[in-house]
Amino acid sequence: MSYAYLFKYIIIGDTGVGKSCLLLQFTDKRFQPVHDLTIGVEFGARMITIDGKQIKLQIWDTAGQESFRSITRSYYRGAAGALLVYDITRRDTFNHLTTWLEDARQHSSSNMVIMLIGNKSDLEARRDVRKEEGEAFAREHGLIFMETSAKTAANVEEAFINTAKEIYQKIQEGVFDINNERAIGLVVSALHLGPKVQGQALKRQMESRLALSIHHLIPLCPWEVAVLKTVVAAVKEMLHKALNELFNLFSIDLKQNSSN
Ligand SMILES: Nc1nc2c(ncn2[C@@H]2O[C@H](COP(=O)(O)OP(=O)(O)OP(=O)(O)O)[C@@H](O)[C@H]2O)c(=O)[nH]1
Ligand SMILES: [Mg+2]
Repeated sequence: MSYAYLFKYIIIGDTGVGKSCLLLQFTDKRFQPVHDLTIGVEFGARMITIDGKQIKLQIWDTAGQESFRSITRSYYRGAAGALLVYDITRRDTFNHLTTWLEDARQHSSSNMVIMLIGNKSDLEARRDVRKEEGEAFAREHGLIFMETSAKTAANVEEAFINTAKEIYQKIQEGVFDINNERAIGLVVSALHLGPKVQGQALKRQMESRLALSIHHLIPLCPWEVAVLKTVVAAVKEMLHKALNELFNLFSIDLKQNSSN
């Protein structure tokens, strides 16, 4: 399905706060009662509509365990939104927010929208962090805030969508530079236009390498950059010739029109 924008999200926070459950509830409308410890990162995606535009959310669910921290840090790159999650029944997960926030600010774009989430709101009887404390922390650090329950689905949809609305707003205001994505899209189109310079197999390989480099943020190696440059140059030349011919055609037409 085609989409107008692709937003990358990252979900962060201590182990056991419900990050994977939030993702599962948002993408599959299901709840997982057992703690299935995330190893490294997991991935989910869903299409949403904002302002009549289709937006694809590409969501990276990271492992909260300290031992995975260096791996999960590499996933901040390119993220437009982050869901920073704590568990309202465990004060230690709230106390660790400052460290998470420092990490996020250090490894991401300064424009990344961060939504603070107090999860497990269904467990009111075991509440250990007041809602006002969450609100105060968010206000102090310029974050948006919501309490959610991945179990009952309360506010889950809203948390993901409100983050997207905020990102969309920033794009409209010109704060986010989405030209990079557009440029990559153009290069993929250039590959499809298919000047005779490259074989089909190489084109396909380049396309999957581009997809990999976008989604996993793996830089292209020098020879791949060289191939892309050749393809783009050839397409440019092709377009230039076509435009010239078009122009010639028009000037003939114009002359014909004026002599009639
Ligand atoms: N009652 C209740 N339990 C929840 C909620 N969200 C998650 N849980 C439970 O909390 C436990 C941990 O949830 P996960 O989503 O696996 O936690 P996580 O943050 O992904 O943990 P790591 O992958 O280790 O970082 C599981 O047993 C879930 O069933 C919720 O909103 N309410
Ligand atoms: Mg998990």
